[in-house]
Amino acid sequence: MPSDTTDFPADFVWGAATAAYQIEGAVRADGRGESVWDRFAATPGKVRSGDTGEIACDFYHRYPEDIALMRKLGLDAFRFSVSWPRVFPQGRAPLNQAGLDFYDRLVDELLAAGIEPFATLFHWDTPQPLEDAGGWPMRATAEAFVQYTEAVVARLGDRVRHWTTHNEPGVVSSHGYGLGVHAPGRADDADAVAAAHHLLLSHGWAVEAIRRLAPAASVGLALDLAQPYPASDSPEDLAAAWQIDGEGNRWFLDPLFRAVYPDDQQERIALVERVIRDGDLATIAAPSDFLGVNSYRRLLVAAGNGRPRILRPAGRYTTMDWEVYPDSLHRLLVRLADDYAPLAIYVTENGAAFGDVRGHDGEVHDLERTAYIRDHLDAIRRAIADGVPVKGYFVWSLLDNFEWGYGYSQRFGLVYIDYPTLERVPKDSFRAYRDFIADHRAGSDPTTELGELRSKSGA
Ligand code: IFM
Repeated sequence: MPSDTTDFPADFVWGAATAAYQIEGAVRADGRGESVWDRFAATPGKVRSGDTGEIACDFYHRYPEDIALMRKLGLDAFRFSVSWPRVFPQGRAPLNQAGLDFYDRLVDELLAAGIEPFATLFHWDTPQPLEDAGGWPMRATAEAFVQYTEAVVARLGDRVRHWTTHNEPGVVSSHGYGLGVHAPGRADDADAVAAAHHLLLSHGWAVEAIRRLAPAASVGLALDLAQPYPASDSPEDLAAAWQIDGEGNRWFLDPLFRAVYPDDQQERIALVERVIRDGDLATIAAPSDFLGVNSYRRLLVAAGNGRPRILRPAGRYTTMDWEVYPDSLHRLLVRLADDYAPLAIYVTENGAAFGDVRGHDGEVHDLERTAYIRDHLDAIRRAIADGVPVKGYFVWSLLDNFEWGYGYSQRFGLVYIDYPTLERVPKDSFRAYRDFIADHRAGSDPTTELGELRSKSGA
């Protein structure tokens, strides 16, 4: 992955990301309860090929092997999520100690390997009993999330210093409640808007809880953000791009950073007024330490018949049919800094799915992913040079894994999973990322926080 590493700060955090339901498997182990994704995946026709997260990568049992791979990669940090139904099988008390014990062991092993745990509290696996009681459109789910946050932070907060409350509330609300293509499979605009509001509200409450229980911790949330590009300078295309920006980006960024919902989104404002209460926006805008940016592609937008249209220009695409357009990450990061001035940004997810296969030599030669990561790191390097406070980068994903409605058909990993045997096969992109990190580290300053961690562990 030959590229210029010189402009990354010495304490830049090099990471890889995952999520509980996508990798852990072991869905019935040690008292874990049912999540909406267990229910959704078991419903015929919801997930491609009938795939489920029942076994996934079996990370629950094989995590020591995966931590050994992280060490080989030279990671500073590993981003994982805690499974709420492992900790509270019913969504709220009683607590399942055995479920929490798993994360205790994971955190200890990561730290012993010199790898900083970046924990996400919610990456989409709502306990089914909470969904049965109304799910995220109900305020009670946000209240239950805070109890869960308190339990997890009380146990792990002495060792986990970086917390992400939610992963991509926009996708949970739009895909899970608005379109019905993700769990829990509901398709209702009012539910989607209410769910998004309660996710944001529970973020604000969780920030307060985390600060109370782990005052030194750094807290943020991760949004899925894509920079819309207008197809032309026509007023119609500009308005269409602004509309897409309002729905996907500003609907979340404005309340978090400005304590308002964007007033050009009148249809949604009418819906959110049904559930918002005095003080909610101030809670949501509780200052965070960082913004997590999950970004994969650009959106090219033109005016359509009543609705903006997302175009599919000629170019390079991943198997998700996402355009590969690294400059959009640069543009997005600069825009976030200009418009919202977050104290720090971590690129908490970026990566690409391609149709990886093992060659005759048994290896996976994923040139396209290697180029994708290299070019996006270059976009980040340029953003840093432009003054954007990007503090770290997490490849999505460490391992091939369960890609939600696509099942196992999409391979995002630096490590190939041979699903029948669960053998781990590091891809060429694994070695390229390893070398990129090592090149950067050669010039790093051992007096930084992470430099100290690494020298202690001998990594
Ligand atoms: O796999 C997902 C992840 O769970 C959330 N962000 C996008 C990834 C790729 O689709």
